[in-house]
Amino acid sequence: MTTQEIPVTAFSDQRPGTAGLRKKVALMQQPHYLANFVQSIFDCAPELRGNTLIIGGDGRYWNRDAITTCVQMAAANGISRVLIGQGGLLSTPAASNLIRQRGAAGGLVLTASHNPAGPDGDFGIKYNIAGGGQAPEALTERIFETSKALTRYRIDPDVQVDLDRVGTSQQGTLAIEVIDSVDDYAAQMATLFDFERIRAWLRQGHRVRFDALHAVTGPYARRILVEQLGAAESDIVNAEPLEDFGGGHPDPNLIYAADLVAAMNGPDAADLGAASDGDGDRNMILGPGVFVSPGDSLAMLADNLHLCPGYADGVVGIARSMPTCRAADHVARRRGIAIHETPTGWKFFCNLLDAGHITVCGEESFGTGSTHVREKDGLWAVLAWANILAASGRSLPEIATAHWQRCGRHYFQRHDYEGLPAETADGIVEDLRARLPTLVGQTLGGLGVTAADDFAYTDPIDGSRATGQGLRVVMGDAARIVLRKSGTGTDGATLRLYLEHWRQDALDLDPAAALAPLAAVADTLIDLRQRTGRAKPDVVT
Ligand code: VG1
Ligand code: CO
Repeated sequence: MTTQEIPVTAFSDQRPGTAGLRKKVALMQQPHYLANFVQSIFDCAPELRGNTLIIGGDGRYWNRDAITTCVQMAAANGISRVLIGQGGLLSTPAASNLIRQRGAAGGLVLTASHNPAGPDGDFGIKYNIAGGGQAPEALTERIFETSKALTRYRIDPDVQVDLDRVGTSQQGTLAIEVIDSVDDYAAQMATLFDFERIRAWLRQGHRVRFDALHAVTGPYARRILVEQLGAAESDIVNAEPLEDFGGGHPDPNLIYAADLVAAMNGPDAADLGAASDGDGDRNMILGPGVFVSPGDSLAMLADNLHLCPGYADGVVGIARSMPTCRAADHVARRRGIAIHETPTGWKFFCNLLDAGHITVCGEESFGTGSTHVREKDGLWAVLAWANILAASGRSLPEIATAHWQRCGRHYFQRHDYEGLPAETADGIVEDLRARLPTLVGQTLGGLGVTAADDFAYTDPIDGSRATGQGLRVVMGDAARIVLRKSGTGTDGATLRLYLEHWRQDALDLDPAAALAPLAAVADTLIDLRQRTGRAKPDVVT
């Protein structure tokens, strides 16, 4: 074993975004680029020395090579044990769970989530701290500062790892343990949900159709849904993880999971349809002929989660990211529990989860999760829905309709304008920001503006403050228009326009039609089409 100190000219562009560092593969593969970032993490996380580090990724192109580099650097940086998912695979929630269950000091999660993979696609890496949550902003900023000034990194090129063989090997001072990627995660799910009841429900002829989009959740879905719960193998589709995700876009939404949507709208629809993303933390939920928007799914789960054994004591509080529709707020009000509104990104939920202020949380971007880990969790949401359907004896459309009748329906859409020149995106945001103070009191599309601000958040636990988290124009409880710049893209800038309109009088509208008037208001207000030169958004979800 020979530790080498490799001199390096630091990189200036390694600032982590909403969830870690994401770059084009070619950029990540530049000599020393990944190592520069990993060394910066190790320098900022001295608690890793003499401790355990979890390593795994979503299986995308370059995953294995990157993991080998991470292991060789872990050896050279005094880490005493690494636990790696077999084949280099760990879903993001499974990695978070392992950090917690195995008492690790942290974890490296190699993923660019829903971004496309392959030599021309994206690669990403994020650091999760002890407790399983994503590194908080103060730490990611420290890592960024370190990465800009790094002069050397440490690596032991003699360390070798066979990612495919489960087992332990000792190399120098480092113990390398390759573990089954699914075991720990599946065991935890069995403690939260009533597997016996779900099995019985499936035996009665009910069906769950799951689309893994050729990403990391395939093996998890096979083990849990098919082997443990008895779902039909043929209902688990695209379950083979591929390095390029089959050339697709592993983002579970109405656009990129079109096959699942078609199946769920067809004559042979399953009782529950779901898909997950590249790294397994997102979920899309469908019933026969019904799409449950992520904001609605959060609200309905929060309202019914007590039917699952792991949550029998009920939900103590709910959190949602600011752009997420306010359906969960109704549930919280009715149940007399707290509702928290946080900036976009899962890291903002972690303190609330740690402090026991909330039980569930979610984002409009197809993310839902709970106290069980410190990441959003795609399969968790699928199992929660399956458990709720099995235990309630009601169908998904019945649950959704009952919710809307009780709380009204929050029609919601997100319009993405992708790959914009940074100046264009910034100019649009700046212009709206400047006009915010003049909007309050105005009537837009028949709705009075009650608040217009740039969202800022003070963490109630540690007092840390996050500013500039998205512009919102609020029309009371009725509607909201939100504009923010994405922090996960790798190609220019992406603007996200979020539209929410709450209706109590019309529960069965097509969301696009229901939101058309608000979209027209947003168009006049921000003039996105004119200013971006795009006739329409690139993606609507
Ligand atoms: C997007 C979503 C955000 C999510 C983040 C990471 O961020 O909007 O809600 O937490 O992706 O999800 P942004 O900054 O691009 O809007 V994942 O599944 O890509 O790790
Ligand atoms: Co993801």
